[in-house]
Amino acid sequence: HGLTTALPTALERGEFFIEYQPLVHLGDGSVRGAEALVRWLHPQHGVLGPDRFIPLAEHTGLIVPLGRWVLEQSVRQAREWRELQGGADAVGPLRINVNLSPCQLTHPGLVQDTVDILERTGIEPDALCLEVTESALIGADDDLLKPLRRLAEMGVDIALDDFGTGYSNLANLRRLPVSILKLDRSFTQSMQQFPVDPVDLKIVEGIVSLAHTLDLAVTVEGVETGAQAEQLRMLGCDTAQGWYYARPGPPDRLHELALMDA
Ligand code: G
Ligand code: G
Ligand code: MN
Ligand code: NA
Repeated sequence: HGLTTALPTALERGEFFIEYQPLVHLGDGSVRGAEALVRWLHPQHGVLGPDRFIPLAEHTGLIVPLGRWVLEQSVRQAREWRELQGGADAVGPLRINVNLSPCQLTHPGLVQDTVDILERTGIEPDALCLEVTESALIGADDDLLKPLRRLAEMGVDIALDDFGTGYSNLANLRRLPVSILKLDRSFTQSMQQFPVDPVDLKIVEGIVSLAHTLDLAVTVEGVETGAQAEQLRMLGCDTAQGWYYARPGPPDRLHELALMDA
């Protein structure tokens, strides 16, 4: 249909843009970074979210150049924030999280493209986190994990996105080159009921405890209220993201939020 034919030229025409949603440290409420979320400003349909075009981009192969563009833009943005911060911040430079689709994982250029972008931009690898969904790594063999392992060895963080939705073998976590678990929004939603189901509490507590045993940090998604944030903080989660802090927005907004608590 129409979106499919317009997609390849959209990148050349500069119709994609990125919004940033803050990642907040649950312990002190400070903004530590942001997740980059791509949007398409379609000339007829207006702003389209990733759910409307990422599957198409994956299907047509455009996801590889589009993903590379998102990575480069986001890393450049992180450098710009750093320059504005002046390097004098107690919490350190703002970090940037970028989503990787499974097609990018199997693309042979992933490691080199990432190295090139980091070098061109002058950003240290540890300022970058690549988010890979749990379902993309279920049953992953060594060939699929090798590029992620290379990136992790360089210092890039790998996050397991939408964790808890993919029925992964928990013991399997050990062999993945992952340093962050992003707990799926559904867990956060279960913290919204009052009283919170004690079994739901135990499940989150168990995941957090397992994650920390494996030296993984836990980020929670979809935090919409202060009560959820407090509950998740008490359960030991490290970082949070959600509308309670901010909706995804333009890069200046992220910088303002980071300055507000600095
Ligand atoms: O933007 P929104 O808040 O609607 O995000 C919807 C989904 O789109 C998220 O799950 C996110 O992982 C995915 N997404 C957003 N930006 C990108 C991107 O640049 N690449 C890929 N592969 N997925 C993205
Ligand atoms: O990568 P991921 O699929 O998790 O992308 C995050 C998605 O969740 C985006 O579509 C984003 O707009 C959405 N989102 C972010 N914060 C919240 C929130 O607090 N509540 C809800 N319902 N959705 C959120
Ligand atoms: Mn994500
Ligand atoms: Na997610």
